Amino acid sequence: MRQRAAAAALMKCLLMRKPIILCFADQSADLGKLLLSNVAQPFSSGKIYTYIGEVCVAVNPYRDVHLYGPNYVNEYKGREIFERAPHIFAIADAAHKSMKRRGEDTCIVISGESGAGKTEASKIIMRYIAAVTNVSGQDEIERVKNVLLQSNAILESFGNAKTNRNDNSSRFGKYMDINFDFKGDPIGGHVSNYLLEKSRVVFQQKGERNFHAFYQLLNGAPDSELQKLHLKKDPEAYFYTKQGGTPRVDSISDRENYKAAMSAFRTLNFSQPEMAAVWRTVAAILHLTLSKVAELLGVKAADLDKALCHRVIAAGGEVMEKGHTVANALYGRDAFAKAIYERLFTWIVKKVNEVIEVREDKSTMSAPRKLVLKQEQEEYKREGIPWTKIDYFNNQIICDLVEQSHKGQKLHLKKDPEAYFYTKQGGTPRVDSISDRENYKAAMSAFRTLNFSQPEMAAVWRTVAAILHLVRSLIKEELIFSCSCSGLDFRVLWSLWATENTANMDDKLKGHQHYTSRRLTPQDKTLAHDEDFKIMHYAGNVSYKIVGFMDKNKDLLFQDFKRLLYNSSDHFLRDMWPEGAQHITSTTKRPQTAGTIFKNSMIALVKNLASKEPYYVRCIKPNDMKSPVLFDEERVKHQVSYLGLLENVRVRRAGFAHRQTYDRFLKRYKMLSNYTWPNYRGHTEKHWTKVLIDELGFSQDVQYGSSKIFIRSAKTLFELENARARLIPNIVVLIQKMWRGTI
Ligand code: AOV
Repeated sequence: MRQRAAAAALMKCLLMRKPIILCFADQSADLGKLLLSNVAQPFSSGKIYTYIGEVCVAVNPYRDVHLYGPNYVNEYKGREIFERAPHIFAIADAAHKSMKRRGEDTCIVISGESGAGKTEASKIIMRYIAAVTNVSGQDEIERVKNVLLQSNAILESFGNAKTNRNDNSSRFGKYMDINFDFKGDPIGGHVSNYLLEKSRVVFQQKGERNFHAFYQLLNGAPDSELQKLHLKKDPEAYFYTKQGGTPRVDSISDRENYKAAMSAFRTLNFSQPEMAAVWRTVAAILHLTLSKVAELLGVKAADLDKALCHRVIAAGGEVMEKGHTVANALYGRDAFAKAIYERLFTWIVKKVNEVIEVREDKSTMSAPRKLVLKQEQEEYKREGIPWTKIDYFNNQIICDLVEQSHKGQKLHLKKDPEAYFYTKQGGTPRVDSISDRENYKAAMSAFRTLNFSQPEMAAVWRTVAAILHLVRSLIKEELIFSCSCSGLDFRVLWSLWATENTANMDDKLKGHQHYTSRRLTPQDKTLAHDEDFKIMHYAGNVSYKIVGFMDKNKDLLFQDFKRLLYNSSDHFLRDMWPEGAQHITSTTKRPQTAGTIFKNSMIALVKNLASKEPYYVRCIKPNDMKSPVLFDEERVKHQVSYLGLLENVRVRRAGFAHRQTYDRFLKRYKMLSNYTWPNYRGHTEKHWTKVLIDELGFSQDVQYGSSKIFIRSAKTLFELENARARLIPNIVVLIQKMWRGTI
């Protein structure tokens, strides 16, 4: 079993908060139009899925579309992708099948803006996988499947919240592994979480809510339970749940969700005392502004009081006590609330992982590979396509980027790690065993294998560069705005920006087309009375308050609180605060800033993804009203370009967008030339393909292998298809089938 499991592959569902992505200039109008109609037409007829190149595009229907029942599962199970109408099931099946057949890890990358349907898509994929596996009906596999599905409910209770864009928005980055055995049945999984938006615990914008868990507890727990926790059944009674002014949301039943969460806890083997500890902690946070909190946290009231109002500091070997100012005390309290919640969330995820994790030795399963690229190379070799061509193609991109980032022209960077606080602290910027230069190239090559477009890759490095610049306070405005184009949640980026002074920002950003502030344009009525500035980023305009930005990055929590909770009589809480054991005089490591944590998780993610064969689902939000009937063409157009859909069509994998055997190529396109239509005789199919390509003027863009033609740009493919479309009606559907069937 050990060996078998080790030989089995991994399927990755990457649920990114935001795509890591791009803006790009060269989009041909025709191509854009074709793509748009490809997305719009199916939507209006209730079909929300379509393929664009290799990518499954899903338009959020905002209604139940009844596309996921058992009859649909049967329709897609084991089929090739092109055999049936476009569907997310087909992508799930392809990723699963490919993993099973080839024993290689695959991943499904789901991207799209907030509320576009990523979370739903991931659940649909998981349910499909659950439905098509375990034909032999083993109990253990059933258990694992149930546990995997149920883990979503818990993560959503504690990690999701109502925002103005999405009633059920995931406020943390989620990355999920599902491990399969040699038969392709799920045997376990792992959830990674990063950057929980913990500021939400203490502050919610108008129209938004705290994490669902708070409301589920207040509205869903039995009265007796609430009594024990000294809670009123009323979210309006608590500062941390009432700020947004919308404690109740039509589309959400907190009561039902509380039940669902409890049932999920049981499925996941949480014990009764563990579940009680979870809700006790949630209740304690609500009480932080009131009394009773000491009891719920299992600490002495006097000790809590002290931690809230004083700091113990060590200076010159002496330990002293210092009273807080009111502002400091409030700051400390909020930091405390956030930290408790974050630790709780991390602890829950850890517990979930203990349950779903495969017990075998996993190291061999996740050994990094780059197999996809290698296979690609081998196919070129087999077909006799000269390598130099491809090298040239690859190097072009790399050279551009090396130039961009290493010469530091656009990124305003010096070629010297010692020049930046975030890279020099350890004092060993150079390591003998590591060639940063080679690894940079390897990373670039991996990006390309993963279908990252050039603007996407540039955005990644720009973001890294932005982090380096943070401490030097030298962020150039274009750097900031290019990061907004990277599709990263802008709030995260701003939270890295260490200023709380609008005047400073106004000075720097005055006149920038994407920035306005209250001070610069006092007549701007779109800013609410308590908002300071507005950024026009790719998903639309977003207004921000400046208060709290620095705090989000610094993430300071007084040691006193850590010691307090380490000494709690509640052992669950104690477990969450192991560092509280440190003595006051011992030197503590400088806590990582949000910037560093973000950077590190991104690096790890890229490294991990590079070893998997990717499948893509791009989610599109048809309108901002959550309406099932509105299709806002401008909004969709925007997403089509920013999600990299055009780019995806253009450049498939590293080298050639498209390859096809000569006979299939001719079968499809022979009508485009009088030499080959209706029939061709004598000579090889390779010969006739050349004739056709020459006649159409595409010879610069193709290479001829021994049995296949390789077409470099998808534009040529589109033009071939367009020419064909003029001859054959209803071509859109055929394009999809043909791409899928032949690439
Ligand atoms: P997100 O994951 O992309 O946002 P969700 O998956 O939460 O977006 O989708 C938002 C809402 O759209 C859901 O709560 C559903 O009401 C609806 N929806 C999405 N997909 C479907 C579907 N296939 N069928 C029916 N309704 C759907 V965020 O987590 O904010 O980035 O952080």
